Amino acid sequence: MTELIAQLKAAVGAAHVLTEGDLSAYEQDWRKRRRGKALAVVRPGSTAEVAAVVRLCAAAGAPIVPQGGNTSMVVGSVPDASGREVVLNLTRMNRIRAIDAGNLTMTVDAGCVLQNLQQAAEDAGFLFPLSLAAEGSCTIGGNLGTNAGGTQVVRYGNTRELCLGLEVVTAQGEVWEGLSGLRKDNTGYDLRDLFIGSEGTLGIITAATMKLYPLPAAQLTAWAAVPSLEHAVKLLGLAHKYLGAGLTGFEVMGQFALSLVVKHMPQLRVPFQADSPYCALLEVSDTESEPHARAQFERLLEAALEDGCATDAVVAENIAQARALWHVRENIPLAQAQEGLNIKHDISIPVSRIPDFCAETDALLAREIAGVRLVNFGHLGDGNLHYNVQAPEGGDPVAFLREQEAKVNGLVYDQVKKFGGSISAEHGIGALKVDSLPKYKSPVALDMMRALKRALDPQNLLNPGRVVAL
Ligand code: FAD
Ligand code: 2HG
Ligand code: ZN
Repeated sequence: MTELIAQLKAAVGAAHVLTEGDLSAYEQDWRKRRRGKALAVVRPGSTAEVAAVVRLCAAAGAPIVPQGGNTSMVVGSVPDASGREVVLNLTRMNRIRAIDAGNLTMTVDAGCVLQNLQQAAEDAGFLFPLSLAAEGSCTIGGNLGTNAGGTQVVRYGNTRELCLGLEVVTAQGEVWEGLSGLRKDNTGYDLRDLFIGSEGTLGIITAATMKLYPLPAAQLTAWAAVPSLEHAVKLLGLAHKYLGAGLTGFEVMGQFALSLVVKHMPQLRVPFQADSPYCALLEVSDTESEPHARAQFERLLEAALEDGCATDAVVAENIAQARALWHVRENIPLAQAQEGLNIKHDISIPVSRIPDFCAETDALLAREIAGVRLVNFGHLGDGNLHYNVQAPEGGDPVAFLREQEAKVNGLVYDQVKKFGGSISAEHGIGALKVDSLPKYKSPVALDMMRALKRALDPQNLLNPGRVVAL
């Protein structure tokens, strides 16, 4: 393997092949669930260099872990403990290649940080709507690799819906130039969609053509106190009715989830937390004007208060207030991490069935695991909940995960199956859920997934053992 390292240094420059010193930023996952050991961390600067690295690793039989911002929630972007895997980190590839205003697209390197893309779009007078709390460090390649969702899916869809074309380095080290800006193309299988959400197991995304939208004339944010999940679902229905396509975000947050923000971020103001079992965060985008958006919001909130699906509500007066409200929502994962290691679920259930799912599953978990604490929040507008589980108060989180994680996952996933849902709506499978997937995915689907993996990556070099075990 020393020969491979020398070859990698020749291909990308010695300064961009890291083998010693503190490599924890590349080897440790964000949630601190696993710490691996890389043979080397390689940071190519161009598509040609990525292709060269893949060819060298393929010749040496060295597995590759593609990595962007390393914010994966499912241990998808760090090496295992073998010391054999090469981490291929794309963050040096951070160029915006082109903005096509007429076609409403931008073509970007895979290592661009999401927040920089949002800013570049805005500077050019457009909106790039993908938004999630990790946007300051996650990359568009990682967003595509996981088909990330985030907080604007109700209006703009997941990352998949925002992508028109890809450039990909195959497992053989060839470059597929599929950077199409076409909105319609029916010339055979959709290879683009195959790579999106494949978590680095089928190819390495090196660039993408993404959709842009006109900047809305106004964006308004409201925060409502909601007595129950049934009421939250009703409020969502009213929001669709009153706001139509203007509804861009609809998040729900349970009282305990918000109490962790109050506890760990006392500087943040959390409206209605003390008195309301749930709170909802709503966003409207308006193509006309702020007064028009405000009038629409007022009509919606009046109807909601009258109907009883909200008991109180505030509409942000300005951008700073809106940001502060989003900040509370986006800080829940951080507050949860500060409370201690936890079990995360990013499940989806048909929206109409979420209240029954939670009532049944909350009771089941409380019966089975004394004192268990449920941190329930998420993207209700998309039927996607972060139905997270925290150790009992004062308990040892490490022991809790060791002793209870398999049991908790089994109970929750069985309930998800019963309610017609998916065990992962956002974060993907990674290494963390690879053993659970076969129980909840159809055997026919799993066979097709394995067949695709074998066809595109016959040496099993790209993120092996993640997503689907061969
Ligand atoms: P990484 O973590 O580096 O990689 C993620 C996966 O993609 C890995 O399997 C990796 O091998 C693969 N990959 C990375 N780059 C490439 C590439 N160029 N080509 C092929 N494969 C690649 N996710 C959501 O969906 N919605 C959220 O709201 C959300 N919020 C988050 C909030 C926080 C605080 C954090 C820490 C994470 C959150 N995530 C969320 C999870 C995470 O999926 C996203 O942050 C993001 O999509 C990952 O991007 P990344 O660049 O960090 O990818
Ligand atoms: C979010 O929606 C992310 O904030 C993270 O998907 C969810 O921490 C989590 O469980
Ligand atoms: Zn989420």
